[in-house]
Amino acid sequence: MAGNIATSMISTFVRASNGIQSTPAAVKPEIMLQLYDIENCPYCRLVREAITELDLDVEIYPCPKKGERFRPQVVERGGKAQFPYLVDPNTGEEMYESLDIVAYLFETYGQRELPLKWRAGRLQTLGSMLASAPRVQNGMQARPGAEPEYMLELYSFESSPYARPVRELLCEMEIPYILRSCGRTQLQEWILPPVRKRFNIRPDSQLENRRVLQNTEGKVSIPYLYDPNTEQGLFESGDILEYLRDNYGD
Ligand SMILES: N[C@@H](CCC(=O)N[C@@H](CS)C(=O)NCC(=O)O)C(=O)O
Repeated sequence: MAGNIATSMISTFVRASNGIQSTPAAVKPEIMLQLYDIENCPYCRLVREAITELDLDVEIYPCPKKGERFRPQVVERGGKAQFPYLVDPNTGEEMYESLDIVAYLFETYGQRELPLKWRAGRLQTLGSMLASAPRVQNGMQARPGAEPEYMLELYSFESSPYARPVRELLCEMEIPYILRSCGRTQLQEWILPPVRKRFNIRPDSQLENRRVLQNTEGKVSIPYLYDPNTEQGLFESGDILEYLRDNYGD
């Protein structure tokens, strides 16, 4: 587990400040967006970073290599197996191409100018490729698990080194989930949860999902997985990985 988190941290450092801070979108989609995604795909990462930065909640349909659960849907809808693929049931738009998707999300929901860093799109792609390298074995190949009746919910932000292994396993197991964005808006949120607890620091987040966690669970620590099928909620990436293998593994 320690090695797992260490390489995940390298990916986080490579992406520097991307996929951490949120400035919520001006308009939230009425119906949840759907993203067909491969966790360690550098192009998909860019889209998930923008999702954190806009504080959007999205349904993730994992499409790892050799996956058979959701990949065929993309071929049927768009004509080819290429990821990421976004479906927006609110506007009827469906699209390939990571940078087009990022621009679409900022325009349609952010309703603000595309930040400068996203205008240097190819540089972002290169950086994201470097971030994929340390995790090369993870979140790419299918090892399907059972499909839950109701979608799991993962409270996560893109660059979290602890949330990444959970997203990777969900992807490999082809388990669809609701990605509940929990980016940072406060300086205090950089302080690790145990230290916050020790000194009774309670950052007052502007983000709805962080507020929900604070109010229902009494703390905010990322990742947090809620499984409506068993009505269980879990913090701690190691515990979540074990839970997924025990409940949905072969
Ligand atoms: N230019 C595209 C490139 C997307 C792309 O090449 N994605 C790879 C995954 S990293 C893919 O779909 N490969 C085919 C496959 O996985 O079957 C973008 O930016 O979205």
